Amino acid sequence: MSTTKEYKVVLVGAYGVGKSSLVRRFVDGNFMDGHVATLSVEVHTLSFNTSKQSIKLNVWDVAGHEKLRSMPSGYHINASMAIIMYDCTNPNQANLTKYVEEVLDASPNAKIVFVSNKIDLLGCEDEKVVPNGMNGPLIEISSKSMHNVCNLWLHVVRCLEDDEELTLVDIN
Ligand SMILES: Nc1nc2c(ncn2[C@@H]2O[C@H](COP(=O)(O)OP(=O)(O)OP(=O)(O)O)[C@@H](O)[C@H]2O)c(=O)[nH]1
Ligand SMILES: [Mg+2]
Repeated sequence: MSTTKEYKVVLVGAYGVGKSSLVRRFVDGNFMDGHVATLSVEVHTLSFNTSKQSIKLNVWDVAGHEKLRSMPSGYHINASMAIIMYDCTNPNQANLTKYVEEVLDASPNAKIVFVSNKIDLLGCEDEKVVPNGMNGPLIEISSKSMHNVCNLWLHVVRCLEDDEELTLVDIN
């Protein structure tokens, strides 16, 4: 009988970069144009069927606005992985080094992926700026158009399982 593995994944980044939009796309398939700031943290369980086994990601969608965080460093404890998101139209809105340090201080073995969201808003001629503190794999996505969103989850699950051959089954 196949087992289910569970991992904690923290989703961090500045105010309004699109963290909750990414999770909402998975949870109910919807995209909202308006911004409702997350208060403190919202935890959602995302389930994946993979070629190996079922995997549950407990995704901690952390408020981007520091004043809305109730336990600034506590969110990252026991994280297996961090998704550090920025807005490609405003790449230097936040120094990503701060997020990397916060995550690794609490969970030194956490894996990290950087995500550039809102890629639908960049024109072909627009320059892509690499934000300060980005020193790892980058995936460009749009939670609005769904560009690369499935590839992001595939990357996360492969990274956590340390298996580049793993595939996702039935992902929408
Ligand atoms: N064009 C475009 N807009 C997006 C995309 N993703 C999110 N947005 C918009 O960006 C705004 C903020 O999205 P949220 O998902 O609430 O951002 P957040 O990072 O969760 O914000 P906080 O909870 O305040 O930290 C909303 O108006 C969304 O509609 C995207 O891929 N493309
Ligand atoms: Mg949010």
